[in-house]
Amino acid sequence: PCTIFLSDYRVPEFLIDSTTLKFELGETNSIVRSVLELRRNPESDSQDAPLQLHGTELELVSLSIDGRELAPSEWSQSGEQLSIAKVPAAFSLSCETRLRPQDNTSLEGLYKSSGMFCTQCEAEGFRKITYYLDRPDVMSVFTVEIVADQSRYPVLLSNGNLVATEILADGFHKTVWQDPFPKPAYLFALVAGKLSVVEDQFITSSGRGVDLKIYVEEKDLDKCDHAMLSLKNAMRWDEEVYGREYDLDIFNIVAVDDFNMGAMENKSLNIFNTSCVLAKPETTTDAGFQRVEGVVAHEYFHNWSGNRVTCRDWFQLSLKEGFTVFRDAEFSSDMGSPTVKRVEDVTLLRTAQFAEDAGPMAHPIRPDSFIEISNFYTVTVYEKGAEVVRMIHTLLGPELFRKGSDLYFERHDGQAVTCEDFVLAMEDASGIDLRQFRNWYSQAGTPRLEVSGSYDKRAQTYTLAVKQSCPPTPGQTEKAPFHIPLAVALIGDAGQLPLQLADAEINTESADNTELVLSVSQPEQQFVFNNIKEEPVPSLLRGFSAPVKLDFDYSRDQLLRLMRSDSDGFCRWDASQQLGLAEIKRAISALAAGQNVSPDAEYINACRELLADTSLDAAMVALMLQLPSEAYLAEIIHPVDVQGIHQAREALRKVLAQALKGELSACYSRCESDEAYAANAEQIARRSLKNTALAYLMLLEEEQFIALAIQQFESSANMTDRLAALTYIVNSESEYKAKALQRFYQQWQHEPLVINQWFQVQAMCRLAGTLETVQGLMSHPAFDIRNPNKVRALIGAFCGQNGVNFHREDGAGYRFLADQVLVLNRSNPQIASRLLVPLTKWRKYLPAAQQLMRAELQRVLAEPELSSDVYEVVSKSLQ
Ligand code: DPP
Ligand code: ZN
Repeated sequence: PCTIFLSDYRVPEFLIDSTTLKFELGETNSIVRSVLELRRNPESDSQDAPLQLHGTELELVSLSIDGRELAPSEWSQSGEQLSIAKVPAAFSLSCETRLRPQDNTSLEGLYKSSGMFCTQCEAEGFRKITYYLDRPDVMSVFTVEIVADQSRYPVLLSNGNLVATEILADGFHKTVWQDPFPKPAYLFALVAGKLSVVEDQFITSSGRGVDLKIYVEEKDLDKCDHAMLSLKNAMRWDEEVYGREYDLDIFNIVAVDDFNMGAMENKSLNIFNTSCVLAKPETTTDAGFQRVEGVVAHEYFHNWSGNRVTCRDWFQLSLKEGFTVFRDAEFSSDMGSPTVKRVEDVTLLRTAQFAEDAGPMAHPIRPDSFIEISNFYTVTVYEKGAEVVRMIHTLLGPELFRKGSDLYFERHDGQAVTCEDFVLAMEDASGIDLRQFRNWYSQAGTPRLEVSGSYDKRAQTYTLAVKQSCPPTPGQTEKAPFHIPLAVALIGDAGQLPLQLADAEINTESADNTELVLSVSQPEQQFVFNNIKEEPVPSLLRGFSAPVKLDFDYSRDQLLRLMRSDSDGFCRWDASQQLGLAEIKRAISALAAGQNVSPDAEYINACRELLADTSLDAAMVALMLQLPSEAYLAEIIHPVDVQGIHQAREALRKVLAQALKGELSACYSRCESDEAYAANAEQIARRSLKNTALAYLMLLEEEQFIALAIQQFESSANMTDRLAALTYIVNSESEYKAKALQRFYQQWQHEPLVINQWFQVQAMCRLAGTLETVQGLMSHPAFDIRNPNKVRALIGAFCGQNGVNFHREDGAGYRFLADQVLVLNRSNPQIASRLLVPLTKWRKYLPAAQQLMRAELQRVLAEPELSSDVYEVVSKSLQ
């Protein structure tokens, strides 16, 4: 496997003005005939270079130039390149390849899923369909003809407009599609199958009608309403917030069962993992509904941020992904509860992304090099990338940011561009200097801010001293300081104090005069506030204004004050987490010393107040009552003693449950409701609080609460409550457990997405013996290792989200994962390398665990035929 560097980028030597593809889809073979109108790129400095096309695992049938078939001596092949030495300045290249989509288990290129043909071309899957310039800066208009058996494949779809249909002899039929927008090959899509459709219409702001269609298997027709509503909301939102209108008369979504990712934004033919499009209350949890809304919007938003303006090369992936995640997060926030959405996103960032930034695969949001681009569809490129765009939004303010995005779309419509082009548009439109800000694109690692405050009573000033640093990451030992927007407020006895900086030169953006965004740019800096009449409590990093770790030595009382009254929802929640963290640390020490866990009385009181406060948003209460997760603790406490952390956290939860039993129970009753299910913020909040209360009560292992959970499991009509109850029952010692699992399976065995949840609940069970359960479930008839959703539900959930069992002291969890990675390495390398991630973090655990984990990585590395995907992850993690 070889490494590709951003610094080696060269413009393409050839361009493709038009692409015509003819597919003949068959049961044993499928034929692809392509005609490419090629010419030399006038901007390339090698005007006599050979034509080099990408192609992988293809059976080449014929190759001709301007109608003349090439002799084998006229072309050569090595690795993924087919090269033709002598070609004219402009010519037409015809090529025929033969594929076997039914045997394609990698789910890249053209493959079959539940009897349906479909494609996945991002990032480099198109080269598994035909020889091509498979790079995003080569954009072409496409005409696609599809021929297939009409009874097996009545629906034949591709990008753009349907321009012809024809009934052929022998039961075959044909459709022809034309996409007027030039696009890179990664946005090509084709679908052929027996599909039912849900239809709707959207009228754009300029009055054009767009036909919206969601194609699914017939049995899923009743699960499309939420996706359709989300799509229409997203279309309207993009018009209102970004001034972006949809540009074709059709927008199609197709749901497929076997899909490596969540969904794909192919021009006008989005292909979705069923898990990200199907939803109904009986089968889908609240989180599932929110995921559908978010992903539908995300893929739709790509029509502008990704398709109309695309990436020059794959190092720029965050250009489209970071921006689009930011856009979908703002959309979800507008559709639901902004604070809850923010807390959820920050939680993901602070666990998964911070861990990635601290591990062997750390990379900047714009990586400098990669072996396999599929490995870079990461939380860093996506979520940290979105945080970087959010920081630009914070530094510019909403109006200038909109000016910047307008300029970006206007300047680059129809082009393949870079992250630099995006930043430049923001800079040009706003006049704000983002030179230092660019370090966020080139440097990996999570910056740390050490902040201290001092009050000078005589001078009536409050000084915040800020020190920034960033730990070394692979290939980057020294880091230049970042430009960090630090949102702050100072809280006095009667609320937030008016802020007046002593140094008026300091560049700040102010929402009102009680909140400021400080521009931190030096390694050490001081900010002095004047006219501060009392010693305040600083509220820092409000709204999580930058993806950094912030240290401030708060006292318990200061944190309690923030938790009780900060007007910033994120800071309020974060204060509760810092208090929880302190209690867990004390519990760890107590248990290690053979003592009982006894939390601080004031902390318990604050939790009690929370439970009683009906004026607060129930979702916030739920979030604040949940202790920091074990995954987050593993980011904070080093070396990580998984068992010790788990035991301390569980012991603390149990003591809290005991102390707050009455309040929890009252809260549960208060949140019960027989209202018809709706996936709205208010109901979601109530269910979340109710189930948080039930989770605590179940820790007490009392008959009455077990009965309550069983009753909830048996009688609730929605999956959120039912699955929550099942989870708590499975994690308890209740004898009802086996029966509950069996009943659930019986009821839902024909719904694969529900059965995945059934696998996941069992895989995530904290009790001993879960590895054996998971191993048993691997041979359950409903399990299929070729289906990525099932792999994620069972193997992924066990290894990635069940710390205590994965990190079993005998190393059996590690061995299990390595075994599965080796199996998947052959069938689906993308999924294999993704699954491997928990092992790569070996350096942060206790020495005994480290050794066992490293041994498994070495065993994987010793495998003779490793895919480039797995090779990259395993070799880098051992370096
Ligand atoms: N471009 C796709 C997405 O992020 C890849 N799954 O939506
Ligand atoms: Zn995306």
